[in-house]
Amino acid sequence: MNLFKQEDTIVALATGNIKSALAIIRISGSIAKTVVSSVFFTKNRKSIEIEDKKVYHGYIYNNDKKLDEVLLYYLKAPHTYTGEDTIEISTHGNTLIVQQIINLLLSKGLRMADKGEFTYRAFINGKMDLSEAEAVNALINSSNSKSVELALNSLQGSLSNQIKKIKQDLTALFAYLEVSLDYPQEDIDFLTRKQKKENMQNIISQINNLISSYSLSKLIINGIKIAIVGKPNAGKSSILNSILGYQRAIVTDIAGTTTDTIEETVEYKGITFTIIDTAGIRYHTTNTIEKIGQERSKSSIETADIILWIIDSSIDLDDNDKQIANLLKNKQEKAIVILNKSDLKQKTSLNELKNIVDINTSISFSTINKTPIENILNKIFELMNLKDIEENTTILLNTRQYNLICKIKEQLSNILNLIDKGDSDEIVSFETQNTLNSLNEILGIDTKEDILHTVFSKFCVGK
Ligand SMILES: Nc1nc2c(ncn2[C@@H]2O[C@H](COP(=O)(O)OP(=O)(O)OP(=O)(O)O)[C@@H](O)[C@H]2O)c(=O)[nH]1
Ligand SMILES: [Mg+2]
Repeated sequence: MNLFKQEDTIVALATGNIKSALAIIRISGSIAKTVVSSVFFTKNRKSIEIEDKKVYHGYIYNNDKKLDEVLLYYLKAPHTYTGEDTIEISTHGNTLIVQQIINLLLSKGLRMADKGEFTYRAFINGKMDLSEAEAVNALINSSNSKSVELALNSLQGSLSNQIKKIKQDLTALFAYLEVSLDYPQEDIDFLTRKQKKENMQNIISQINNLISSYSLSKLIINGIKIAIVGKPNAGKSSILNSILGYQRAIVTDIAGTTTDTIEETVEYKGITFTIIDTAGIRYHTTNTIEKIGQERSKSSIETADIILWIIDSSIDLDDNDKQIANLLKNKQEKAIVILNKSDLKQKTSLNELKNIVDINTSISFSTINKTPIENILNKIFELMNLKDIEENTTILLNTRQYNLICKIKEQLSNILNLIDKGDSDEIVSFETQNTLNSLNEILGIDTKEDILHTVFSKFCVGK
């Protein structure tokens, strides 16, 4: 790993390594300008002095060989992404040209950047903290608009600010404890045990919010898996087609039309829905293909986040429905009953269903009458608690953050216990310091001096 060799000037292709209109080669480090100046010339091979914040048009030469016509700009440290001198060269998006230019720069003393090294330098040079650096990665990897939005929030400091707020609250408590230890004779308003407990409970509830955001963030990042199940001919494939807005699956009045699972994704309100249409489940089949298809339907029930159970409400419930009800036992809170074919005379309602299964969520639906599909999609949002995601929601982006937050929760609960038991301020103060260290780990900061500064800037010890 070269990450710690910060004296090197690094280079990498910042855009995708594919044929494209343009490609951007990014260079960061102290000799960026010198090296680029030695290979970049304007018209008539004129050498120029590259200046800060200016865009130049010209050519990259390898000795006498012109490699490409390019645009480039130079940004002087420290006002750059990495905090170092930076040059970005915009070339034609031919991978051969890009490789030739990079090879040329390498031969002039630059080094190929490691994965994430530009952002690493930004972090080391104080341009962003670790949680923000992680957000850069999350943002690049986001595959739906909600995760883009929330990763962008994190990049702009939403998590970092919350951690800082928790740190501030905890530091204030810590400072009281430290001062009471250092100056036991001084006339200082110490906190009562009740106040200390209240402060701690308030901090724990902030941490709890972050912990509960994690399951939400996993849904936002990975999307929701929805299985459409039911007996043959209930209208499963018709509902898949309605959700997708086009005729993806074959629909006929022949029971057993769908024999295999059909999987499609669709984005709704920024969240990726993976929808699986399944073969109708019926138990008295001898057809080998249908049997395999039904096994797949059953495993879809096992792995789905949400199950849409399609009922043909124009006929009575039968043994097949009862068998499906059995499969859905223990999955009731993930299941939504769709009483389909509401345009026809109704024979089955939620009441009849209640005799065979304990599901509370149902929607009356008709693909013929074109019931708005949002009725189903919004219900899914509700069931998954996605309804309440606000634009400025803070989420934990990865397991590193999640594990640290869980550790912090444990540490805080431990402190609360100590306060409750009336343990000495010394022990409480020691545990608080450990928790602050963990909070700092989220931000990637070494704690010690930071805490001392906060303690002494908040209290007037000479009083
Ligand atoms: N009247 C009425 N008919 C519907 C409705 N939805 C679907 N159908 C009809 O019901 C029949 C079966 O629909 P499909 O969508 O193929 O049903 P399925 O559950 O996928 O069936 P399999 O693939 O065989 O398990 C077709 O003739 C549809 O046109 C509805 O809301 N009202
Ligand atoms: Mg079907």
